Amino acid sequence: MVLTSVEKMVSLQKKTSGIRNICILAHVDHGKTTLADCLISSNGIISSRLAGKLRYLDSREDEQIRGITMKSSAISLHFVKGDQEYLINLIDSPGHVDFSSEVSTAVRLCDGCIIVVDAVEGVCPQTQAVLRQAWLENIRPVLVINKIDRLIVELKLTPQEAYLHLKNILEQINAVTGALFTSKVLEERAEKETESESISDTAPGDQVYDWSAGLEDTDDSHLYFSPDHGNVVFASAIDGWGFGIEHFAKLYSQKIGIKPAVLLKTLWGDYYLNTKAKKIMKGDQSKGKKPLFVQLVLDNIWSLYEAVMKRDKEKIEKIVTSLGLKIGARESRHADPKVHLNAICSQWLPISDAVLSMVCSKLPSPLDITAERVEKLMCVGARTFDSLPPETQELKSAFMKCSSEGTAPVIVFVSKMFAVDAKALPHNKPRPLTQEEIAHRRELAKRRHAEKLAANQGKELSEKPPSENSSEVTDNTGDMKGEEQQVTGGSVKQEADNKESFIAFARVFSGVVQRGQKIFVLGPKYDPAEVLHKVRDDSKPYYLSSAANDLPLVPHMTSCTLENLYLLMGRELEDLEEVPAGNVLGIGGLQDFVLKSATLSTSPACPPFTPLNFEATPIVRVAVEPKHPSDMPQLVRGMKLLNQADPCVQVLIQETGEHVLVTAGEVHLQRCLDDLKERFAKVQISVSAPIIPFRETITRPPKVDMVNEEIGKQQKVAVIHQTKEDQNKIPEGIQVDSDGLVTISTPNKQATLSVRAVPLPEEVTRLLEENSDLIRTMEQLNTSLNEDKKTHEINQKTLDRIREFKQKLEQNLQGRKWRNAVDQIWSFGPRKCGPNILLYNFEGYKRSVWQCLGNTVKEVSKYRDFDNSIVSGFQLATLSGPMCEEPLMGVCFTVEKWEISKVGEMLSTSSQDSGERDAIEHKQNEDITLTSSCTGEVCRVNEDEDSSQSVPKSPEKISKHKGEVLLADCYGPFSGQLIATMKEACRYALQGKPQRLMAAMYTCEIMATAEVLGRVYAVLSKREGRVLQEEMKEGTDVFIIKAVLPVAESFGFADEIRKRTSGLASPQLVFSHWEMISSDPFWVPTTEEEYLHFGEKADSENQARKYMNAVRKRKGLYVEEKIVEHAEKQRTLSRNK
Ligand SMILES: Nc1nc2c(ncn2[C@@H]2O[C@H](COP(=O)(O)OP(=O)(O)OP(=O)(O)O)[C@@H](O)[C@H]2O)c(=O)[nH]1
Ligand SMILES: [Mg+2]
Repeated sequence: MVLTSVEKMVSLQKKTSGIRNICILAHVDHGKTTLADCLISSNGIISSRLAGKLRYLDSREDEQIRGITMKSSAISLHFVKGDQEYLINLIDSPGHVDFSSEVSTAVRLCDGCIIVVDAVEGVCPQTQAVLRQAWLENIRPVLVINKIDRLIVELKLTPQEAYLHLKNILEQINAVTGALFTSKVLEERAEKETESESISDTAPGDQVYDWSAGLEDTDDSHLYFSPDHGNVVFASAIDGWGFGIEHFAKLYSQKIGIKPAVLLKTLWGDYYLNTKAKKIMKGDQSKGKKPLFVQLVLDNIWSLYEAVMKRDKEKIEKIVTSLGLKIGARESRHADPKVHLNAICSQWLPISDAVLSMVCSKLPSPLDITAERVEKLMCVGARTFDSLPPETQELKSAFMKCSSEGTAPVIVFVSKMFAVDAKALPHNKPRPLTQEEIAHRRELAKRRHAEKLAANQGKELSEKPPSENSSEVTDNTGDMKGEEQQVTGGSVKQEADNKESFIAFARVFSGVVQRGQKIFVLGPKYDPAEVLHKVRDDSKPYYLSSAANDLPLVPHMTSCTLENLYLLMGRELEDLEEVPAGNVLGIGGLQDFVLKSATLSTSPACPPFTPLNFEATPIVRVAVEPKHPSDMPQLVRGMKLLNQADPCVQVLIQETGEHVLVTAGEVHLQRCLDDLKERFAKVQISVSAPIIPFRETITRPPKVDMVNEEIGKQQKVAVIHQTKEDQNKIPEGIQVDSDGLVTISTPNKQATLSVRAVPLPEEVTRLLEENSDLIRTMEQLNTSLNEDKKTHEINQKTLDRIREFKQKLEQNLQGRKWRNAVDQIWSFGPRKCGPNILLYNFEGYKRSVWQCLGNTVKEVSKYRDFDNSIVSGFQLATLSGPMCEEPLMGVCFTVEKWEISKVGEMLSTSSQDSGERDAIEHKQNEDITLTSSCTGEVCRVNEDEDSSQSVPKSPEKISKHKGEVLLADCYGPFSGQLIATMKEACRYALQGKPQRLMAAMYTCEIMATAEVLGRVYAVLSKREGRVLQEEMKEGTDVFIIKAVLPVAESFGFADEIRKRTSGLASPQLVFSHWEMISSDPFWVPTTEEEYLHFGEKADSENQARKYMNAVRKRKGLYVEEKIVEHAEKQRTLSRNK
């Protein structure tokens, strides 16, 4: 029976100091949902006997079938500790990597988290990942070491061994926390240092800098997990028990007469009890003494398990009476000893008490939100808190106060939208009958029964008293009405059946939200400064609670009404009228305003919250289409809904016109497809094979051939295959030097470009990838500089990061080949932030991406107006390479020559729109042959500009040029020609070099026992996986294998491993990096040895070619394949006839 009514919850919501917003985080299968079950059963929502079996929060059917959680879901619990009452808003999260975005949505709404660790498996990759996520959100963790029963039953450890094992796990997890902490302190130190440096720029003398200094000053003891700090609970969720050491400290202080405080300090650690002296001594293992923890705690648990498992009735009886427990006869006689065990343990050491009291005493309430967290939430991207408008800065105090007063501005964050069946909404649900209604129904039933009897007897009794008759009639009509109501109710229900309702998963950070309230919806790109600017001018108060309509229109801001507010109770929702600050809630009616996440506020000064940190990169793509083409509209609608309902999925229409789903992994993909089929689109769909992403790159020419002979030494056999030559066939009009410099002119012959492609060093490519966000920021800064738009001042921190990035590039690009390269970077690509570089290496041009650092003067040259075309051409070339139209990676293109002839210059004038014409005009007077060595000219151009601007131009001149322009127009606008030419030049330059494909790689960590190790390796090698590391987990017989695996070979990998090892090993795949496939996709045997070794076709070996052709086929590109495989043989046969 549910013990706490909704009214009670509502009253608890108002006491902010008693609220705890927490989530449960862990690696997959470490027992989060089982633990949640135990906590829920303490509130009577599910029976304690079902706790752990039901997995109540796994409400989806596929979650139950697969046994993993796929979404985060919340439930509110009531807990009483002493005379304090608490409201615990608990969020269970998934542990599978594919759903790590759901973890991000959960941690944002919480102030604390319970980290669960499996006592056997210890710290796993996702444990580290969730610790990092909690850390990034500044939320405080407590630890539950779960599944201790496995140490007893499965590993059969002795209590002493178990103690060492647990100690080891604690050390591991503290090491992870320590690493996070150290990196943060060092970062802060460095920041402070640069700040003070910029203040006192010329500090005399050499400063000796001690990097570790910051670490000693900062107290970090509260960060670590230690049983004596009270932030660790040892538990077995499945058996329903758990304890913190204070429980035993209290218990034994009476028994042995030692102060509880002393016991608390010594119960964990190398202390032993000197029974004679009744003293606790510090001792080491060598003395053969049992640590207190083993003697007083573990021994007891072990002996209980032993007694129950061996069904030692006497001993059980003794233990049960000594603990003062009452065990029902049904449990004690149950065939499964586990049931008996559960009954004893859950009474003796109830896990929910242990965990919830730790949560209430160790985790902060919403009132304790730290200033650091608030600032982090309020500052999007590279902005600092100080650069926000003053009205916005004032809101910080609202966050800190977390006040529920009417005057406090309402601030709400929506972290995700989730879909529920409209049926499940409280107002559509059949409501339980009240006592009166039940009485009424009973009465009706009685009468009906009586009527039946009367009817049977009616044959005998022909007459009836008239009064009874009339009452019957009225009754009947009453019944009819009831039926009618039911019918209408039914049709409403049917309508509701077909509709998905979206509920926002949200938290109130300040103020009270009310049903029907009007509120602003602020998108992630919203800038409060814009509104404040306008409002300030109008001299209206900036804080507008109800007059939402009066505000000027600004981008990324809308207003809406909060239609429904819900209390989230796992599978159920309860209607609420209002929700005060500090609570987690569901909001209905936002689906038209919020896509995935948003900030809601009554104050336009509120900044949008920083976006969620998503750990997983969506990488698995499939194309979907309806089985019946006419279902297309439903599918498109369904995909839109799916996009809204999942924080991580991407839904897009590719250039090819395919509808594509991008998901984080196979399990995620399966879930998305199920959702699409059964909930959102409700049509049959067919799904393509996964679209595997590749990258194209180039490499240095090889020194040896495929049979390891040095190239050039052998004689080439007669060329059997023409493929290679065909591939590189170069059309007329393009010059290619022996060293790979490609020279090409625009169709109208007015401009000529020379481009060279070289591979970038690996570290540089990596650096570019890691810093793609920074590059994007740089790009934005440069654009605003070019447009002379003064947006927000450039943040010092960002500038420092850009400088550091530049420095790192310089370090990695050294040698003669790369001289000055970094300063000459013109653009990055594709999409202006990708891992390829465009350099300019001709004189007379100076505009690099480092403009925002302020060290390049804005200059004007004849090239200026077309540099965009060149950059665009480069962007296009890097977006799709020549091998199979996949993006490029790790390639550097250098423009070594760029000539524009006189006519070209003039053309430029006409192709630009009139606004730009003035700036270009001066060039017409110039005589131009531009190759390297025109630096002098640039200066002249500058001078010229001034004079030409002051002299009015004659109208005839312009019209004359126009005439000329018309002549050349058949080739299209000049800028367009340049783009196409640049793209072509890049492509040919690329083809001049040995090209390679790059494959996306997963890393995976597989845990396997020794007996299945061989089979794991077999599967790995079959799928071209590479083992990086293999180690044995201490104290167990489990091996941890770290391996990398190409994404292309990964489909079905997890399933295959699971099958081959009978479910003993289950890997999780995480996208890690791109790796070059060493074989040349265009390779054909050319020497005699190669020919002998690989045969004529030589395609069995060439994995790269297989991949390339598969992609080309998918994209509908030409694939060179022999359709008739053995034509010669057939011909010979026919001749013989
Ligand atoms: N032996 C033992 N098994 C446990 C314990 N707690 C949970 N399990 C089992 O571990 C498995 C996974 O439990 P879940 O609660 O679903 O794990 P989870 O962390 O929620 O998993 P995901 O949500 O998929 O990440 C289930 O089969 C549980 O029965 C425990 O204390 N002891
Ligand atoms: Mg779970």
